[in-house]
Amino acid sequence: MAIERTLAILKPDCVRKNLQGEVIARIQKAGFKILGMKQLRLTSDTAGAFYAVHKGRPFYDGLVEFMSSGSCMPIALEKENAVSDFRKLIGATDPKEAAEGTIRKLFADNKGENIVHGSDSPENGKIEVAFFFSERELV
Ligand code: 3AN
Repeated sequence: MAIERTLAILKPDCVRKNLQGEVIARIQKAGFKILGMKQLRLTSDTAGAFYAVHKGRPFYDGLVEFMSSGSCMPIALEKENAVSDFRKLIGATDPKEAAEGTIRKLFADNKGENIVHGSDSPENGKIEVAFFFSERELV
């Protein structure tokens, strides 16, 4: 299996609930290497650009509003098979459908406020890591 990069974002609900440490510990225990991590507040323009693929979907405006509602923490991760393994670790988008023991099952309230983002393909992993981090910031 190939070494991949994936982008995690601890979303504003994760930060508001003070769950950053809990979630990061689970990510580390699952064997992911943290290449870069930062805290910032997205503007609605930047959140809109990040989620541009969802533009036009009924949940888009709410998603942009939520993602710009407070601090979030983008984290660049690396591991063999990182994209698929990270999605397994976080669970389904809707926490009601997420498997037992997954981060979303444990901590998320609903499909919109679901604690954490994970890239959906190795190609998007690279693109999304580069959205938040310059190569110099990845160590
Ligand atoms: P995932 O983050 O599991 O890859 P996507 O890429 O389908 O899910 O959706 C991106 C984000 O949009 C999700 N993390 C979630 O916060 C939000 N979202 C997706 N579908 C819905 C929905 N039906 N209602 C509200 N928010 C949604």
